[in-house]
Amino acid sequence: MFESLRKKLNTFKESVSATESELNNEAIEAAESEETPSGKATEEISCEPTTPQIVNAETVGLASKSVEQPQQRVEPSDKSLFERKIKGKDLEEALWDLEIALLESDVAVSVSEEIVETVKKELVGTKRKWRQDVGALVEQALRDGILKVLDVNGLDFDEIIKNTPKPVTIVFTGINGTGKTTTIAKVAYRLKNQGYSVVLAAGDTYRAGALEQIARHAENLGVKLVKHKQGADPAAVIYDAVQYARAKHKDVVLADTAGRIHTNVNLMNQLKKIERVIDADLVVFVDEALAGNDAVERALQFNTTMAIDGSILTKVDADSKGGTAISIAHATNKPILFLGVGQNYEDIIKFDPQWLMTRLFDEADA
Ligand SMILES: Nc1nc2c(ncn2[C@@H]2O[C@H](COP(=O)(O)OP(=O)(O)OP(=O)(O)O)[C@@H](O)[C@H]2O)c(=O)[nH]1
Ligand SMILES: [Mg+2]
Repeated sequence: MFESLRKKLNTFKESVSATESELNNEAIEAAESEETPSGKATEEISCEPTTPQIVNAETVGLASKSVEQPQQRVEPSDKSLFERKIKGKDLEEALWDLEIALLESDVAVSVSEEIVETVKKELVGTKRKWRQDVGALVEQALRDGILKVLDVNGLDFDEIIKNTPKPVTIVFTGINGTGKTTTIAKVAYRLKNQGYSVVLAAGDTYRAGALEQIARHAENLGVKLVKHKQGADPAAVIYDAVQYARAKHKDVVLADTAGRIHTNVNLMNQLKKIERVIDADLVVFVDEALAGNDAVERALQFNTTMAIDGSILTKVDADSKGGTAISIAHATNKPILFLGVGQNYEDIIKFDPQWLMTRLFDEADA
């Protein structure tokens, strides 16, 4: 999961660290060298002592140069007083490579640009002390850049379930085969384990075999399924499921819908009807992490027909790129609620930006 993106971010970190170390060493060497024309050192190194009282023209080599005192060699103990600013021009190439790396990892163009901009802003002008680990500065800038694009006015799925009058109705939408029905079963499993009663609505009355598939999940999970026959109006099925849940005091209705592409006008109108008839508490868009920018585009297209409240990305277990998870929340301005990470009922993770940070920066092999 996310290996490719993790490697690319690490490459950026290492590249900036290497460049900065080299430049720093060059600057210090230049300062140490008596042949160096005075002025070069003061241009490269801003000598900003951390303990001003011990720094004066007589005790610190570089400081003495800047005030045109007789030059002295910089001793190691003196170096620890020096700082060098990270400059924009030194980062240009690495930032360009970072942008390309993000695009290659399926991060959307506007999102890549925003991340790079944050990283640049955070790094340029930062004072790097002698021997300070630039890698840590770069990593923090990357974390901040990514967290910033993930920061959409978050709704917490568990809080919504807890605080919304029952039954809470959730409709799942998306194109064919992305994992809607499997995700519904996983969410039902999770809710059941939390003590909620769940009703499934067999709103995919379109695809052959869809009814049997969701019926199997309902049986496995021991939850009620409300269904009509194939070809029935899905809005009517979901409506009946909500009525049933009301009558039986069930907590949550999870409504399946048929997979559809946004250009299928009839099926998209069907979604509009579901929205009109049901007034769901949550509309969740489900797509595959593997789909990259296509998933982001589709989320935006579905959003114009039936406003989505959040997304679920499936098949994250098979996606090494990771960019979809970074892009989709920012592009739709709606949070990612869950990630699907396998085919079993328990293979669902509540999305948390910090979880992603751990995968990208802290784990050797997640
Ligand atoms: N590896 C992996 N496979 C998944 C995940 N979620 C779903 N799948 C698989 O994806 C396939 C399609 O899943 P469905 O739940 O039928 O997808 P759907 O969106 O309901 O499909 P339609 O009803 O045809 O639109 C199945 O083989 C699932 O087991 C996941 O998180 N990881
Ligand atoms: Mg389905």
